[in-house]
Amino acid sequence: MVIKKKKPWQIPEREATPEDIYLSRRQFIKKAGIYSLSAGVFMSGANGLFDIFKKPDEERILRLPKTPTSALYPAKRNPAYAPGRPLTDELVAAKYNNFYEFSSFKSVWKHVDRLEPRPWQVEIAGLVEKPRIYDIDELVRSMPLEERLYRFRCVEAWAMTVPWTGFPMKELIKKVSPLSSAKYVSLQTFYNKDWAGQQKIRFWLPWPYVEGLTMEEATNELTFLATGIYGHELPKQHGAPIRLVTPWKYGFKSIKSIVRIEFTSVQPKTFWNTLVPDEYDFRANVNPEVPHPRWSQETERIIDTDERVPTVKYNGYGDYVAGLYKGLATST
Ligand SMILES: Nc1nc2c(c(=O)[nH]1)N[C@H]1C(S)=C(S)[C@@H](COP(=O)(O)O)O[C@H]1N2
Ligand SMILES: [Mo]
Repeated sequence: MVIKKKKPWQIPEREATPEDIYLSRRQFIKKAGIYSLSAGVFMSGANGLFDIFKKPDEERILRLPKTPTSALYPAKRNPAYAPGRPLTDELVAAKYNNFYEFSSFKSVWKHVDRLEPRPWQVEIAGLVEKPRIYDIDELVRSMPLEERLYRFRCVEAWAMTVPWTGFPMKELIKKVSPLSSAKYVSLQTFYNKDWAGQQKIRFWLPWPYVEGLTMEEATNELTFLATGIYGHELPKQHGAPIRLVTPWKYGFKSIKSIVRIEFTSVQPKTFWNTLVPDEYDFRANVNPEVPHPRWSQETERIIDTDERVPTVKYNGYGDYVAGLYKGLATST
């Protein structure tokens, strides 16, 4: 019997991150067509390399922020949107994340200690009648918190099903009265090099992480601003203290740790679309018929069981969202 021993520099397959290939400076420069004499090779995710020698510490994985609004969890579950799949194990979901500000490996939870989810403000700006700055706890208290079970599908072809706590984005939009000239919503993550090592090391990337939606998408009943998961507040690696969830789109649209929401007349320039426009389009609806340039989208892997299942168009949420895209010529 041949026993294949893993070399310490071999990253386990589950840790590898297909999405991040263009985060290396060389690739970015090539892709962006920028000429540079000093296109050195970047030590891709060296922190992740050493992770494999460490023992996971389960208490640390789920360490939760204690906040003035912790008592609001768990919120009442909304029985609509039954996901038709079992919930993913909480620890599996908490140890398998994408959050490139901290790491390009899935063990993000080991690198988020310095993120401070309090005090936290969310600025509402741009084409609205009532621009304002919310303190996060004031925002959470003023919104109808509920729990929703949603399927979640990353463009890397892994999937999970999780209980989010939060409120529909359209409830917030109603409060700030957008002008009729507002056609898009741009959402922005924090930019803090003291918290997020990758914002410092990979300084050439188009930080802060930005995502965007059309107004019709942002006001769709599914579009959710999550402040909690599994009946408590979001652990840092899931995007504390507030993140977007658009379950019919690939996961990269679901931007974490939001500090700014701006209403605009032009399509926002987003992080991934700026980096690799032909791989991460603005719309990014889940669609098994449109392969990613580097891998198929026909099936997806459930992260806690490793089961492979067929991908469903709009991640199965077509009844709610297909109407948004009627008659539009697009790949996704
Ligand atoms: N700010 C920020 N938001 C982000 C990301 C990121 O790197 N930075 N990654 C996205 C991607 S690619 C995915 S798949 C989801 C993962 O969410 P989860 O880790 O809570 O499962 O977060 C999205 N939101
Ligand atoms: Mo993703």
